Amino acid sequence: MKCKFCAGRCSLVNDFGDMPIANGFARLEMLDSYRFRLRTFFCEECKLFQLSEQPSPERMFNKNYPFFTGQSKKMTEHFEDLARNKILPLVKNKQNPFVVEIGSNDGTLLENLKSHKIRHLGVDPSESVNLRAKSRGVSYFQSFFNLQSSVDIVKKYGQADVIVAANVICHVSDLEDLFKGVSNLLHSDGVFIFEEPYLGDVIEKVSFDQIYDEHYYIFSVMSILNICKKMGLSLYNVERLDTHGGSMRFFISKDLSKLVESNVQKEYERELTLGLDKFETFSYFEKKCVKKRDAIVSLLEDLNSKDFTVAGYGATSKSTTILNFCNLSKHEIQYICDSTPQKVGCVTPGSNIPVVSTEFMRQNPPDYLILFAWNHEAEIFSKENRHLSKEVKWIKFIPNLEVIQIG
Ligand code: DWN
Ligand code: ZN
Repeated sequence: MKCKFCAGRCSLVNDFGDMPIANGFARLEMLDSYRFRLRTFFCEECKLFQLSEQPSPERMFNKNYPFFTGQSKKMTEHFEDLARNKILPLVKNKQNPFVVEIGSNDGTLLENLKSHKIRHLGVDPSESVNLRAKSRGVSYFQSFFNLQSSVDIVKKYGQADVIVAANVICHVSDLEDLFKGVSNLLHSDGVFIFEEPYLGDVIEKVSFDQIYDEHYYIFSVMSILNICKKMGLSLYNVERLDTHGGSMRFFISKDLSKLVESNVQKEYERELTLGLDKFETFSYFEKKCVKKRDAIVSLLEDLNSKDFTVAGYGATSKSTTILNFCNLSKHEIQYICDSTPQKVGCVTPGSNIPVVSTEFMRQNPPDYLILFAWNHEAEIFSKENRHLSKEVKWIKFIPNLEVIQIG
């Protein structure tokens, strides 16, 4: 296969088999039979880790998109911090500054700029999340972000001082068009900040559930450096984050003479040590994914054979990869609880496990709870510690498969 970005030679890493839309939570009677092949490839040239195919964006991000950023207290605080400590300092001396967020979801980040009366615009294709943003008084533009929509935005609002995106650039397969859109929208002295799940963490933690339809790419510093080189942009800083199980924040400028912080070189060198430039690293990763799948399946088989009840915590997008790759159903996992009202009453895509409310789970606690929302572990454990008896055991599979008791 040829690289989607640079047309370089790509080698197959994972083949997870046929998959449904990861966020296609639906009522049993509304199930979608659509499937695509979830396979990953590594580009030997530009070092991009990528999918070989993706469902159309309209299939994934539509009026029913059920993921709302504001469901997590930790993420809400994280975006408050991003606004206060990174975005506001960049615009504080500007006259009538303008900030655009790509993939603004329910407005959790932009609400913090609205409260400082900063001119802002969220760009998101999904009506479900835009309506929530609207109810918060956040301005939005319902669209995918690309070169064409950037032209429309500039015409209507002018260029942006800051463009920000969180967990969204990796969703866009046509990176060239996206970065052209960013260059067009950004002022010559503007800054583009984006943060994404980080490839180094996925490889180290064997968190293969970060691989699903929406995540077309999983970025490293070296792949972003290669993208910037081709697109005439400068990656001038990076910051490691603990959100979403390990992320990287990238700072990009149109000004190629801007001083590059030492962090960029430091993280690049760490990636060389991790082997993120070599196919062998990914080949080894693939073997570890299969081993982890087999361990999860045999643990659940063992628990089921002993008549223990098992339920899931967090009907995440990530869980779709686990459930379908492990070929699990409601026989192995009776239900999955989630705090998102839009998901409750639905079944999980492909595996048809009922999604119930967190309250239902607390009233009908299982013997074991498998933590699918593992990236929110601290928030979930501190909350459930108050509600669940100590008898309930938790199954964690990141970084390693283990059974623990909290409290
Ligand atoms: O990149 C993406 C990230 C940011 O969000 C998207 N492609 C889609 C989505 O991925 P995800 O669904 O894997 O994200 P989360 O944040 O791991 O999902 C957590 C789920 O768990 C949500 O459905 C909400 C739920 N939840 C809960 O039931 N109780 C979350 C918390 C914190 C809780 O306490
Ligand atoms: Zn490439």
